[in-house]
Amino acid sequence: MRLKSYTAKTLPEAMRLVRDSLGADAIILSTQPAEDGAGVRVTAALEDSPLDDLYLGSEPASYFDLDTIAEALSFHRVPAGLFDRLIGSAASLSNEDSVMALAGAMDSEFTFATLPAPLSPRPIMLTGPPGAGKTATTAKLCARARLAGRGCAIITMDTAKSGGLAQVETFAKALDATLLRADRPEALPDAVLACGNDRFIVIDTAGANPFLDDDMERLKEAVSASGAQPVLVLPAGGDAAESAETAAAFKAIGTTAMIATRLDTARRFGGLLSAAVAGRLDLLAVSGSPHIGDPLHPVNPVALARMFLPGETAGALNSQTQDLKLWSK
Ligand SMILES: Nc1nc2c(ncn2[C@@H]2O[C@H](COP(=O)(O)OP(=O)(O)OP(=O)(O)O)[C@@H](O)[C@H]2O)c(=O)[nH]1
Ligand SMILES: [Mg+2]
Repeated sequence: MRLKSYTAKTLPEAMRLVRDSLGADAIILSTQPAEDGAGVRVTAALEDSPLDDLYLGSEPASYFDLDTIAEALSFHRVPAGLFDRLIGSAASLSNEDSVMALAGAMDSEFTFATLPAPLSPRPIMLTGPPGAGKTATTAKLCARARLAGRGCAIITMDTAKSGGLAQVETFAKALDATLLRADRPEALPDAVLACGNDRFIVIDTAGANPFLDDDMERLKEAVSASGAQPVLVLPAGGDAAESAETAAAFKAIGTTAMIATRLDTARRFGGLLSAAVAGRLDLLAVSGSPHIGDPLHPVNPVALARMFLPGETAGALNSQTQDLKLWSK
């Protein structure tokens, strides 16, 4: 499979370039606005001779279809440069089925990490823009620790927002978690110390505007004062450029990993990929429900590929709810 992209002022012009270069058998994989906003960018592929596929001597386990992968990435609004890299990698894995080929491509492009173990002594600090799902994710992380038989503590920095404290108090009570307040970054060392070292500690921060220096400076101080691992919580469905800029801003204050939320309320996940690339963030987990009884889903290349391919998303997010007995009391 040969793969090339062509940019021209109009679609007919771009199609002519494709035909002139690859011939009449070229398959159009995607048409997108050009990166500079002027014109159109067409990505096309040309199948190699069918004989090229025979040397392996066996059929792939299931069907490989680069068209389906390209359409899925286009649908999810994966930005052009990343789109090309993923398609190029997937095309080189055409002896796999579509899920595994895209998984291989995702693996070469992104880094994956596991959520910290409930026994981890290092606190985790959830950062992100307002309303991203930080507090809900705090509760899910605590639920996970509790289910692993570990005590947990929540340190909330979101004490100024009306109703903010009440929300986290409700979660802490339901999860039997210790709740502490730290109004300022300087209060964090004492708060962390007060949690003891036998609890899983989650620091829930106030929503931060990634484009406001004061907000980001405050977060940076909080990261350094607490010694916590800062994790970006970012909702799915955001514009790719916007998500990338947001992730880059959080990267600048030391964030190295990301948890994506609201996968259930969005249909396009290209923004999440842009964020991971721009912030060079490890993908940790995704959330597909507001209920704290529904767990965070770990992400790996196969799960990520399934999130993008038609008919696979629900399967990628399906799992048992966490033990609801925990908060039915
Ligand atoms: N559908 C859905 N809703 C979610 C998910 N995660 C969080 N929410 C909801 O999104 C809303 C905002 O979530 P919060 O956890 O309060 O967000 P936050 O980042 O703490 O918000 P601030 O503290 O105000 O910055 C709440 O109504 C949550 O229930 C998710 O994965 N899916
Ligand atoms: Mg919150």
